[in-house]
Amino acid sequence: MRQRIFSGIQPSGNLHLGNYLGAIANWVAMQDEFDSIFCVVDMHAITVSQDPVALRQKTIEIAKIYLASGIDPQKSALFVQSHIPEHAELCWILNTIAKVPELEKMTQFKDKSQKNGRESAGVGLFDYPVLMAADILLYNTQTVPVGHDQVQHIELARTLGKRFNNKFGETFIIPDYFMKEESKLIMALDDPTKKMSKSAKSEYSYIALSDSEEIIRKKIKKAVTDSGSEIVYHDDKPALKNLINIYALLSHKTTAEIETMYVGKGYGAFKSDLAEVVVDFLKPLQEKMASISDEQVLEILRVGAEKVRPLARKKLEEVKEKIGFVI
Ligand code: AQP
Repeated sequence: MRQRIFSGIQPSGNLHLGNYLGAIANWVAMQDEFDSIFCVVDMHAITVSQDPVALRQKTIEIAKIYLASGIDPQKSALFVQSHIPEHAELCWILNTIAKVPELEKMTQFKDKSQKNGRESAGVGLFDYPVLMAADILLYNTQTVPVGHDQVQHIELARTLGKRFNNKFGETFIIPDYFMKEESKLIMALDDPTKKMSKSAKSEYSYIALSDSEEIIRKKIKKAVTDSGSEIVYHDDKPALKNLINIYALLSHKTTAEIETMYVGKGYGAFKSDLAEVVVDFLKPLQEKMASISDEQVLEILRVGAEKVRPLARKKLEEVKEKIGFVI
């Protein structure tokens, strides 16, 4: 039996290189070896305000990005979270064993609720990690390929899975996370102390997968760098380290090779080559996306939901029986 992986992305903004390198690239690499389930997590997206028309478009666009990046619907199940209501049902049940202080500790809740003032933060935003635990536990997931920012949420999924098992008997597989050291956290172009994020205030903070050549060149030119002019990969130069990381991951060169290539050259030459590396990487992905119709995507998502529905139903029935619901 192949091990199962599950992961998802919110249709809440423009997907960026951090989402691609930290998550999608690993999914593509893992789908041959693992029984793979990938989701567009629209119920997570509505934990902050979304325009309904944009949400629908983004949901389809993100599925197109999965496909254009190489997720193969013959190998992997690809679906929309809200098409399987068992996610919400399991979330409700897990809410009854999750503790308020556990959720109050969550960094992402603290960050996101601070943005618009804690008093206006929704209960859904607070509960986001429990829904994520439900997503993962529902499918007997063994491994969750994610970026580093999601580790705390996976830890909660583990805690809730174990707590449920202890209280009601062995039910859930306790999942692990997977990430690659080099891509586990891609930092913002305008501030290397913050992660690249789609909800960032400035669009100069991230490179969207949909950015045009002109915008990519502009953004990389404006990216902050550190003092000095040498191209060296070092913790003392976090901005440059992040740019070299992106260069290495997209060009399949090592960071040492990149350092050697730019000995005696300054930031100008490095940044202009990096812009071309990003353009060359994104162009075929964008062309592929444009060649996929909305109808094709909707059909793939429908088939994907049909594939996972029996798994979700079975697990939820088991849970309901264990907690004493009349079935
Ligand atoms: N900067 C990043 N570096 C590496 N991985 C990242 N991921 C996100 N940012 C980086 C990974 O992408 C996946 C999708 O995440 P999500 O959309 O569900 O939510 P997120 O982690 O909150 O992503 P963003 O881009 O920062 O979105 P907003 O701004 O809406 O919160 C996850 O696997 C994540 O680790």
